[in-house]
Amino acid sequence: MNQNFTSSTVYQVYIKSFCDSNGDGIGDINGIRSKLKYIQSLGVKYIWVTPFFCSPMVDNGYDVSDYRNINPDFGTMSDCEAMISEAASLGMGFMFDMVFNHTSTQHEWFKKALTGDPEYMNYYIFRDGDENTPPADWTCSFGGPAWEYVPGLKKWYLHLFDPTQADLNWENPKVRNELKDVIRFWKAKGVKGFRFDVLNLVSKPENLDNLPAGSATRFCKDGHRIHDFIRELVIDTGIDNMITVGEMASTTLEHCIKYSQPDRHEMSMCFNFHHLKVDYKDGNKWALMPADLKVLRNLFKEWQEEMCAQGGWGAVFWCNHDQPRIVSRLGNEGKYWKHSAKMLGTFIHMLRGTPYIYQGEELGMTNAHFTRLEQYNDVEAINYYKILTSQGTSSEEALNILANRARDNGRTPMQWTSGRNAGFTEAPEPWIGIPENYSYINVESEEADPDSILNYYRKLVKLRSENKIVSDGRVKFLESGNERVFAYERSLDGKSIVVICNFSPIEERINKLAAGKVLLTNYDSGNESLENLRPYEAIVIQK
Ligand code: TEU
Ligand code: CA
Repeated sequence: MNQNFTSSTVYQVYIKSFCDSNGDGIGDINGIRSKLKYIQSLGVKYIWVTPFFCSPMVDNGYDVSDYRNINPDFGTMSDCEAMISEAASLGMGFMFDMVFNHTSTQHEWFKKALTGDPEYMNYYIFRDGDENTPPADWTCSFGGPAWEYVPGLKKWYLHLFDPTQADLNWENPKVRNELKDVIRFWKAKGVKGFRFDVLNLVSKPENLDNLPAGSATRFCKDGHRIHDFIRELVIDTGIDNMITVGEMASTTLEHCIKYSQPDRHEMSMCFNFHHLKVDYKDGNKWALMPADLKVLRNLFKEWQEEMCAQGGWGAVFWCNHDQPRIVSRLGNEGKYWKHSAKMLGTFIHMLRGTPYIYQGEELGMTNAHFTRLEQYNDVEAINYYKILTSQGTSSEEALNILANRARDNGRTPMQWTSGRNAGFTEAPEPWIGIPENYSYINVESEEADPDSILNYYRKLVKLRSENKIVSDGRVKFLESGNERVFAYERSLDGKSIVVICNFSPIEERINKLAAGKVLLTNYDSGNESLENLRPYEAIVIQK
């Protein structure tokens, strides 16, 4: 088992928005190549790049039509091979994104299925039924029904996401073998690890008929054969010694422990999203509520301590291409922009687990602040605008909800400079708008500022790679006596560090938790008492 991922940090690149090399407004592989030195300068060892395979791009590449070829908008196979070897010569490895729960309906397997070829129909999940009666009254993740009718076949097929993303039938061993071949193909190209999209949804219920109404994800998560499927995939492709991360939707702590315990030969680690739902009112992403910090702290405490006790391993993160920006969500875009972004970074990076930095997070990039529907691109945002307004929400309120919740908030172009289009593209316009604050939130200006969020993130990555307590220590949450101040202790071989983070925009009082040498802080001047924390203050102390 490869253990170096405990001391490494992963950088996530959303290719479409990272860097455009040829002036068509869309980020691409050669754009990534031109920025590898920048990524290396952060100190990370791995780069997860979102899918760039052939795709009609209904879900921005998470709808793959050919797993072994590259979408020409993003480059060529030789560009891709050069990207892999150039990263390797800089001491970094790529993790490619495997979307194996579903394919695009443009994939040749699905096209053959549509002709009625029984072999390929069995690659997907088709059920009989008349045109007015789907097998179950399930909803898909992007709004609307999860079963789609094909009149020519007089059958329904299952899609947990968009109707153009048909779910694969993992019960069919041929499907599993096809997918293993895809892994072998990219492994042979020199890829160092993999991220598996919604991996815990691939094992569907044994009997799909007569199930009650509800969200399809709810019925398909952590299914009865999931652990066997994952182990088979990992062992047969020989990726057990590589870095792997499974994206686990609506999962449980018990399952994530199993997915990541090394002796089970499943994943190196998993993503889960419970901590990013603490501002969902009644669990509904499209209903706004201030974040419940008490719930947030308890989720971290429970997952961190249990994973540690049972030998599981988690990915720790705030941001990705499906999430609004964390500084807009739990921090502050105004007076405390820098302090809050650094505090949020400190909290994640000192935890037990492998931290992920999503492009632009290291700059403190914010939400998009779009005010018109036309500014959005994501199929989910556009669907939910329609759903919300059809249910009586005013257009103004629906736009306010999107401004807080849409995935496009995290998908605006990487802000490289204060120049035209933030230095992202030479095109007249990028494929999606750029927040106005790129004038001061950008790589160029943060490189020049020793106190920038960017330079602080470099310190966080370095601390983990150089300090064994951070990479390998146990974790225990401490009682600060204040719901807005989270604190935990990491310890190893009789030594320990204490991390204290104030999630509040005002001064907060806490119990005295530690004394010792300050390893890192987001304020210029020290904090002698450690009982009075300044707004969004973060301190790491070596006891
Ligand atoms: O996301 C899976 C997923 O369920 C969430 O990201 C979901 O969109 C969010 O939690 C809703 O609140 C993965 C990819 O990361 C995403 O970009 C794809 O759209 C999705 O799978 C389908 O492939
Ligand atoms: Ca381009």
